[in-house]
Amino acid sequence: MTAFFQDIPKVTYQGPDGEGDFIYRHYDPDALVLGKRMEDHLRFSVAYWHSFAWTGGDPFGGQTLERPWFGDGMAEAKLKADVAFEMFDILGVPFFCFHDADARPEGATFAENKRNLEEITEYFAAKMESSKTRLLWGTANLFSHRRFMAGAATNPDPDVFAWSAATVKTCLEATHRLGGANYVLWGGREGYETLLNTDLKREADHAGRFLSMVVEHKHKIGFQGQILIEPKPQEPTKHQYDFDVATVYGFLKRYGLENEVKLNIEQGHALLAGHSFEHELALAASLGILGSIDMNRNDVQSGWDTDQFPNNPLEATLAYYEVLKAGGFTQGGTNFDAHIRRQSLDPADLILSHVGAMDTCARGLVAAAALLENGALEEARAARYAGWDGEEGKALLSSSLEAIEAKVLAENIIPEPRSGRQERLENLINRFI
Ligand code: XUL
Ligand code: CO
Repeated sequence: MTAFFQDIPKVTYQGPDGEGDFIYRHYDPDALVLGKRMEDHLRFSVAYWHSFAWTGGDPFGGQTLERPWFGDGMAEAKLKADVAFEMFDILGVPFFCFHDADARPEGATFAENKRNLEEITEYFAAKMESSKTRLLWGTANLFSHRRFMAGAATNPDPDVFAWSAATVKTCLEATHRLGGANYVLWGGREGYETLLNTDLKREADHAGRFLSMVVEHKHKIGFQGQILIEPKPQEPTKHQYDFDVATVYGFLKRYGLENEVKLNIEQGHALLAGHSFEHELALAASLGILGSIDMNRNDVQSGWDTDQFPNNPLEATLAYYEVLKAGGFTQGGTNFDAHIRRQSLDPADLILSHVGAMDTCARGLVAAAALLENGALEEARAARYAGWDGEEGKALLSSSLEAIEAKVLAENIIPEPRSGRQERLENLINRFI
C-alpha cells in the first residue's frame, strides 16, 4: 500500500439514507435493473490521464496539484500505477482507460517509447492479476508532443504519419495484452488551423488509410475488442475532422469502415458540436455504431470542454434511456473522461468526484429503466407515427410523385395539424427523476 489514500475507506453502497461522504447512495453494483446487474449495465471506468497525469494547469497558470509520482522516470510511473490501482479498489470500479503517454515515461526515440510502454504494460498486467479492475480501452496520445502539432494521421509530413502508425500499433498491442474491451482513436489534432495551408482531400484520404491499417492490424493480432472513434468538433484544432456522429459516419462510409468501427461518444463533445448528448447517442444507435460513452459534462456558461464529472440526474436519465433502448452496452461502458477542479487538491477529492458521478449515473440508469418499463413515452412516440403503420402509409413510400398527386386530388387530402405534446412528455420524464 502507498500512503496516498491512507485515511480513505473502501466505498460501498449504503442506500439513500446512509451517513458520511465515502458511500454510494444510489450505485448498488449487484442491484438488478431490467434483469441485469447495475455494474454490468454501467461498466464504469476511471480515466488514467485526468486522475493521475493531469497537474491542475490551465492557460493562465501551471501545476496546482502535488503528487509523489509526478516526474519523468519509470519509478514514478510505477508509483502512479500503484496509486491508480488503489483508487480503483477503493471505488470498486470495474474498468480503467489510459493513453500510452499517461502511463509510461516519454522516451527520446520511438524504440524507447515502445520499451517503456511494454514495461508498464507488464506492470499493469501483474497488478490486474490481483485486481478486479479490467481495461475498458487503451489509446495513443497523438496530440501532446510538438511533433503532432499539425496532426498525426493527417500530418503533411510522412514521418509523423509513420511515427503515429507505429505508435498505434504498440498501443493496440498493449491493449490486447491487457484484455482491453475496446481501442479508442480520438483525432486529437486531426483537423486544421487554417485552410490556407491545408489539403482537405489528401488529409481525409490519409486518415481513412490510417484507420484501415488499424482495423487490419486488429484482425491480424486477433484483438476481439471494438475499434472506436471519438467525435469532437473543435479544440485543440479550430476545425476537427471528426466533428460529430453524422460526420464520422460519413467518413466511415467513404472508406468502407462502417461495419468495423463504432463510436465513443462524449457528452461535452456533443454539446460543443451544438447537439444534445442524447441526440448523438440516438443517432449513433440508429446507424448501428453506438459503442461506448465518455460521461463528462461541460460548464453551461463557459461553452468550452471543461471535462467535469456528471452531476445532473435528468441528463444522465436521457443518456441512459438511449443506451438502454439500443440494447445496452456490450463491450462499451461509461468512462469518466473528467478531472477534478484546479483547486481540488486533496486525495479525497479524487475519490468523491467519482462517487458523485457514479451515483448520478446510477440514478439516471434506474430512472431510464423505469421510464422504459412504464412504456408511456414509447407509446406516445408510436402513436405519433401510427399513420405510417397502416396499408395506406406503407403504400405511400413505394409510390411516385405522380401517383401521390393523383391521390391527393382524388381524395382531397387536407392535413390536420396535431399537437407534438412536448410539455406533456417533459412532465412525464420528470416523474421518474
Ligand atoms: C479529449 C478527449 C480525450 C479522449 C481520449 O477531449 O476526450 O481525452 O477521450 O483521447
Ligand atoms: Co473523451
